[in-house]
Parts: sequence; C-alpha cells; structure tokens
Amino acid sequence: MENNKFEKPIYVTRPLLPPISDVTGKLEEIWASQWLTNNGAQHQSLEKEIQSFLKVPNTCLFNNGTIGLIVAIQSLRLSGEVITTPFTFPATPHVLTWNGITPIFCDIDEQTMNIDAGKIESMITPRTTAILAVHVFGVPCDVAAIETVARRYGLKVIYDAAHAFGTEINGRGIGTFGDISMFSFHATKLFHTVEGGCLTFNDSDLKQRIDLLKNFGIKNEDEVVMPGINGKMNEVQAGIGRSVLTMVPDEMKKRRHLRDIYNVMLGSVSGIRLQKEISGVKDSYQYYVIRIVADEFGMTRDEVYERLQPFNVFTRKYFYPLASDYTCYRQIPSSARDNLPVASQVVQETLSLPFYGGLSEEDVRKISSLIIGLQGR
Ligand code: T4K
Repeated sequence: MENNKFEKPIYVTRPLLPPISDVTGKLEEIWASQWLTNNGAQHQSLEKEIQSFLKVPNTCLFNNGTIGLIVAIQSLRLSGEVITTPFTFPATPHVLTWNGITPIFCDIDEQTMNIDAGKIESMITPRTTAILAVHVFGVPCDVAAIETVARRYGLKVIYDAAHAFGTEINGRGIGTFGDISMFSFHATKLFHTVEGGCLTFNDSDLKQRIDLLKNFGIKNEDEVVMPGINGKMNEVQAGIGRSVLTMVPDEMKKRRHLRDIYNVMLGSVSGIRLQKEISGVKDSYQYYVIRIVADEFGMTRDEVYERLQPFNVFTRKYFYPLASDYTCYRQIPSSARDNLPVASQVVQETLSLPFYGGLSEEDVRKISSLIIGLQGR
C-alpha cells in the first residue's frame, strides 16, 4: 500500500480553469470597454446565460453566495426565527444571524441528509417567518413537502442551492422552487466566477428590489431608497465565469464517469454507504460523498480521513461540525443533540472524496483501493 502514494497532493476538488487565452480574450474586451464593474456588458451577458442554463425566469448575480443569501433574506423582509438545517456550511446559519434572525435547527433526513420536512412543523413558533433549506451536496430537498408546510403556515422558503448548479427535478430547474434560491460560484464549485453567486426567483417583482439591495439601495443619482449593501459582481469575475460556463457540460460528463467508477469500486464494501440516486433527479455532480459506518467498516470516518493523508489524499469531512455545535449557536434550545439525532450520527460518517474532471480513471481506482485497503487495519 505504501507504494501507492500520489506524487502530488490530491485535493477534494480543483477549480475548472479555462484556457488562459480565453481569459485574456475576455480581459481585452473588458479593457477596451473601460467598464470594470456596476452591471457592465459581461455581467449582463452572464446573467442571461445563467438564466438559460439553470432554466429559471429571473437571476441576479452577486460578488459571492453569502452576500446573495443576506440580500435574499432582506428582500423578503424576514425576522424572528427561521428554521434551517445544522448539516451545512457556516454561511447558512450565519446569514440569518447577520439579519438579526435566530436560526432554529431542525433534524435531517437520513437518506438525503437534507432538512427533514416531516419535522419542520414541530419547530414552528409564532416567531417563525421562513424555512432556509439546503440542497446539500446538490441533492434536492423534499421540495413538495416543504412547500406544503410553508403554505399551511404562511412561511417564506429560501433554498441554499450553493451545491446545486445544474440540479433538476423532472426537467425543472432546482432554482424555480421556493421563493428564492442561492447558487454559489466559489472557485471550488462546478461552475465558478472565482468568487461569486446568484439568486434565482419566480416573482419578477423581486428583481428590482434585489438589484437595489445589492447596490447600496441607489435608485438614481438623486435617490437612495433602502439600506442596501455592495453585492455586485465585477466584470473580471463575470468574464471568467462566461468562459468557465462553456466547459461545464463536458466537466459534468467527466464527473459522471468518475462517479460511476467510485460507485463500482466502493458500492459493495461493507461499512461504506453511497448516496442513492433519486429517480427523476439530474445531479449537479458537485461532490462525491460516502458514509463510513464505523462498526461495519472497522474504522471511523476520522481515522479514514487521517490515514489517507500520508498517501497525499486530502478528503474533507463536509459538514463537520454541525452548525448547532458552533459556540455561537450551542445555547439555542433546538441545538440540543436529542433534537438532532440523525444529524448527529450523519456528521460523524460523511467523507467527501476527491471529485473533479482533472482526475483520471486510474486516480479514482487508486483512491478507492486505498480506502478498501484500510478496512480492518
Ligand atoms: N452555503 C453552502 C451550503 C455552502 O457550501 C457555501 C460555500 C455557501 C453557502 C457560501 O457560498 P460562498 O459565499 O462561498 O459563495 C469551500 C468554499 O470556500 C465554500 O465556498 C464552499 N461553500 C465550501 C463547501 O467549500 P473550504 O473552507 O472547504 O475551502 P478550501 O479553501 O479548504 O478549499 C477546498 C479544497 O479546494 C482545497 O483543499 C483545495 C481546493 N482548492 C481551493 C481553492 C480555494 C483549489 O484547488 N483551488 C482554490 O483556489 O470552503
């Protein structure tokens, strides 16, 4: 096994990089225009291109996904408490806190690892104004059940779709569910603009308000109509994004192939659970996540994570720790472990394996063999 060390570190992902000539071409266009930010030509084109790729009626680009979420919450005028998942990246609960809202943590579904829609109702109080659900690892939430409970109680629904670029349910873009969805365009995402993100929504009336909120609330040279923030994506980000977007379909194909290899290699290993494919769902191919059941595998997830590092394989324990365990959220009553039994178990078991088109078939076979070789050691 010791001879299997990779020459160079293998990370959980690598950014999709267009040929440098493509990027310099975009830079030349931007230089010639002398227009670097504030809704320039690249921004306008990318907004339309994203709209069409995601099959959504309205899109608004941002300098990063987190600011996008902060603005989404402002645009819907949310307050009080918002029900969310503890199994996510820190940005999800933090955007609530930045809006003066208390995150209320609801347990997750064992299969999808998304918020358990069946448990949301029991978390609703008179202060609840919305549900902030995450399509974690690009797997869609139970959008129908969430819509039902939201309608019954008059709650807004925001989806953190940071991982779900390209996810579809029966041909429908994931960004068309709920009131607003946020996609992250961070460098580590399938599609990226170095840093960046976007909001998508069905209600066209929201477009003007969101555009104002991301530009300081400036309506025109004479009027500032609300306390907005600076959430604008600049022309260099948008130009690079336009080049990256043309590569996404091919990258998805490569990832699909690599995922199939992982599935074949790891699918029947005792103690390793794969993510189940859901019928009618088109994947975003953002992450490849396995669960390691320590009792069956003979080793904990943490041990696997550590034992792979000497072989230059750097997996990630996304999304450990649970948000409900952060020191800033521990005191919230819903953070108690007995309220979150499934999340508390799942967070000990998930491991994101290296997954990006730049890996070869041989790399994926080698990583899989290394994991299998650890069993029982
Ligand atoms: N909601 C959810 C559910 C999210 O997952 C995220 C972001 C957000 C909201 C917020 O969206 P943004 O505001 O970020 O748009 C990374 C990303 O920074 C973060 O965007 C992402 N989620 C999260 C899941 O992953 P880290 O702390 O894991 O990043 P880092 O720097 O450790 O990178 C991971 C690996 O990627 C590295 O080991 C090597 C590789 N890498 C990374 C970078 C930045 C490269 O090869 N090149 C690079 O340039 O958070």
